[in-house]
Amino acid sequence: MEMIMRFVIFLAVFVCPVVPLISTPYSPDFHFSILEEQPIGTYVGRIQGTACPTNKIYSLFPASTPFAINQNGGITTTQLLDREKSSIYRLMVQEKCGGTTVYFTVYISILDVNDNAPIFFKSHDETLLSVNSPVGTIVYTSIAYDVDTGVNSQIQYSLQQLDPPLFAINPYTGMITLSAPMNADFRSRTLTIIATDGGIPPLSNKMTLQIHITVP
Ligand SMILES: [Ca+2]
Ligand SMILES: [Ca+2]
Repeated sequence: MEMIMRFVIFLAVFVCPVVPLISTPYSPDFHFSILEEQPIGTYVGRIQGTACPTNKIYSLFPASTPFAINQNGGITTTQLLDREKSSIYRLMVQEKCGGTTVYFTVYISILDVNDNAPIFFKSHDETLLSVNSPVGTIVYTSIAYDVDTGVNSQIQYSLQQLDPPLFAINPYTGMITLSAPMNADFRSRTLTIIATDGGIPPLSNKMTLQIHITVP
């Protein structure tokens, strides 16, 4: 008998679905997206509620979000949006008409604009290189990052070349190598390294590298 009672309790607690005591009004999710940095007042999307066709009153929560809702259910921006600070917002919209109140969950995704140039970890650096180094010697690896996303954050590296070119850079890794033999007269050289992102239009940044050529 005790085993049967335990089995009944198990079914009640772990197997049977929980049935809410109070049913809630139908409240589907809405998903909108908007590019960052659009002018204040840009239209985001419209709630199409189900409570009743006319005389609706909309409210948006929390009130601190950078969005507003009009009485047609249209959501607009109230601030410039920065995807690099917040890439998605979750809002609650309350729709009232007559004695009925419905709540909707609204997700607004902020899409990327290429508004950030790559940034080098160091704007200037120095390194040593023996004058006897063979061609192909790794001289330095430059590293930059970009806080945008997708192609807007994909970086390619290049050099403002010396004349004649003495160094080469891997566009994807930023690794700089010696590309021509040096002679004993070679002394310190300064390279300008450029990081350019894949945005349209692209943005870029520079750093300088002082290469001290040493003679044994
Ligand atoms: Ca961006
Ligand atoms: Ca960028």
